[in-house]
Amino acid sequence: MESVFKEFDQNSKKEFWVKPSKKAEKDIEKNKVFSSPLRIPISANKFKKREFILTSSTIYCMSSKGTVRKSSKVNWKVIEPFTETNGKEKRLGFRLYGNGVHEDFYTKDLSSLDKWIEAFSKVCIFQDLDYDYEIIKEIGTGSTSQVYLANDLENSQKVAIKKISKREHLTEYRRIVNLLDEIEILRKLTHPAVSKLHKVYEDEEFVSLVLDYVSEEDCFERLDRLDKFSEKESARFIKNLLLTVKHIHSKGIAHRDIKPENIMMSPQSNIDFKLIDFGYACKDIKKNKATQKCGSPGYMAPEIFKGKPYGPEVDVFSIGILLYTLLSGIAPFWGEKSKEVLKKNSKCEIEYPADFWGNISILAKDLVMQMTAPDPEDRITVKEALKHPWLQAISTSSFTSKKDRHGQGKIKPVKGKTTSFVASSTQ
Ligand code: PIT
Repeated sequence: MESVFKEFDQNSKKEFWVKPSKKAEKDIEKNKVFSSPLRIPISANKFKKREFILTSSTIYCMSSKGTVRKSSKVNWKVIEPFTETNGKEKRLGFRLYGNGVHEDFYTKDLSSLDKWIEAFSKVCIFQDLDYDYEIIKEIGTGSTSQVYLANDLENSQKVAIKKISKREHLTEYRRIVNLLDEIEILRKLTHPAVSKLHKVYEDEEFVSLVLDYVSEEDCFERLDRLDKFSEKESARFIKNLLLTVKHIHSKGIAHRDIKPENIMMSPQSNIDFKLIDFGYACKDIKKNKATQKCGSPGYMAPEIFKGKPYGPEVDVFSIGILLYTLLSGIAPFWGEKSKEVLKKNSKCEIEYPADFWGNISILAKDLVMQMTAPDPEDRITVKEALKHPWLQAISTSSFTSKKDRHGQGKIKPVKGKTTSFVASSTQ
């Protein structure tokens, strides 16, 4: 199949280089990723050396005076590193192409090529995944993807690779736009507790996202295995999650599907993790509120059901539900079928049965109640939550021991993993 990114490569004139727009200088000032000299061919065996600047969307060719000569939008273009020999010398470089046009760039040496490739990994699309990574095994399946554990052949680091079949899941325009949004969102996020997007690859069959790998155990499985998180661990975990979401919201992004299944736990601790699956995340949510019904039954803020515009506060609600489950070991909106769960979720009547909440501190319960307030206007904000006395108390360690809290019969948080859904309307 041809490239799903082709239509999004904004090269209107079918020429690689265009006159720089008036915004060029501002773009360079704000979004510069890398700059260094490169050689471009002017005729057979003749090259010109120029300074090039790469931003998060564009490559600029500079004049010797330091002004912008020409530019080319490169996000969603394909990059292909190459070596060539003309009998006498070996040349290194890379080709950028998309929409039927291409340009070759030659680097001084391997070190310079590596730096350019590293810089382009945040901007372009790569080919030949198998050349760079060795797939070890499948570690997960989503509704539209498979996730694999793989080995980075250059540095032997483990990565998670999410593969999306183009034929099965990327034939509709809307689906491609969603994937492009997910990539754009992941590229904007730079937080240690967000699974980093290293590179994007495309071949005949798949689009593959190369992501940070933490472990194979998500927070759902961790809870299932350990039965309990102590109050202190819950507080530390939630504080880390709130700080992560603060970063995400500061970029105008809402995750919209926070739940234990989307949090990959560190093998060493119950408080370090990486948040994954930005497939439902929404960008520019502060400027334009969202209306699309999406999320996972049991974790959705009630305003999402009402069809009214909603904001990033929906993530606070989901974290509140997660905290409820960490502390009590039970799910507040429980039902055998997802329809039942959805019904309870949209009604949003939360009970705190004494059997499960009797040993939990009043402060912890207070934070859960404030985070799960049904009206977003009444809900505690991320900033306020971080200042809540229960979280403030972590450093002074004033928690009561919660040993054997779940001793009375092992209660699982929910019986099966929760499937995310999205309404078919646009957001
Ligand atoms: C795993 C294990 C792991 C990381 C991941 C999956 C990452 C998945 C991911 C999926 C997305 C996304 C970001 C990250 O947007 O350690 O099974 O859809």
